[in-house]
Amino acid sequence: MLNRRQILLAPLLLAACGDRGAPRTRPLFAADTHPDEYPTVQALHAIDRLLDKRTNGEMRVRVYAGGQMGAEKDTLEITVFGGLDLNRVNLAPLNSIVPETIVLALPFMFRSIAHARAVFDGSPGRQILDAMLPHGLYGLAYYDSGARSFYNTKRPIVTPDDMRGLKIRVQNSDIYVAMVQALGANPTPIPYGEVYQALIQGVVDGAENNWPSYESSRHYEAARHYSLTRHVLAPEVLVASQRSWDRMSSEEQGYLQAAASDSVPIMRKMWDARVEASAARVLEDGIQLVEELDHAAFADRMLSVWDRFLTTPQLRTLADDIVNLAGEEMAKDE
Ligand code: GTR
Repeated sequence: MLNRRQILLAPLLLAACGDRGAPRTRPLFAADTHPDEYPTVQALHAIDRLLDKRTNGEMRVRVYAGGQMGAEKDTLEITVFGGLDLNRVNLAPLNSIVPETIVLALPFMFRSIAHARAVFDGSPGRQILDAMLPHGLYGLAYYDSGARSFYNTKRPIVTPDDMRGLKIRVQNSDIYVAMVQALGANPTPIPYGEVYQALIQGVVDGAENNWPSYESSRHYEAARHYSLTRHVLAPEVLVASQRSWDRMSSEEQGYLQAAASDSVPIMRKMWDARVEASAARVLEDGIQLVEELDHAAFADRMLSVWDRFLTTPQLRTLADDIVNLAGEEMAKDE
């Protein structure tokens, strides 16, 4: 028997077959785990509008939002296979596939949002997108994901010791497992779509995410203590299936890359507004916010994971380049 996802995917897989440069007969299929109004999904819609306008309707994007194609780890496999043309995921599920992506997920890597944006837009960012090619993915663009912080159902987290013994949901990535372990808590990898239930049922005591995800997923209804640890500023990423990319003419590739790049500033605007709106909404709902916490103590424990994950000279150089990135672009932004 085919399951629901296989049934959904069958037309995608059939439609995925085609020759390079042959006239496009269907839209590009794109997946995102978030609901339609979330800024990453809106960015995919923006790409569709740009392509529609610039190619007179010849290139379009059909967006499958809300995780309907499965968890990010699974949709990435489908993308490599060519069943999805485009996929917007967090960097975390790529950590085990493309080692270079780990560098952006290191705790306390970025000094500020402006520093992070300068890295995504600059040469370290491009280098990491290019590193995806041998793995069947063409990196098109980064989107903002703000800062991730811990939240839980039990108590206010002010010092790392407050984390001791808590069961914390993490994304499917060894570096997140290691970060939570470094704080003396117990990491449990669970797909995003299952975390709400896990919090409600007490399978986990907490998780970590940015304001918009904490709000949009309704995790705040169960986990009422949000502590602004801001430990990770890793971005979202938009990838194309290399198989789909190779089937496009160079003109089509140019249109797609331009639309993806042009969607980044559009998304950033929506993102900044959404961060504010989401924070305001959950605060109004009465969640307990811990703003004053000992960041140095958190960094002290979590920085131990850097050495464990920067395992090659190449990864170390990449990390150094990011730490040392200054430049005019960033100065303008600060
Ligand atoms: C969100 C991100 C999603 C997903 C989720 C998670 O911030 O936008 O792509 O990675 O976090 O925690 O699984």
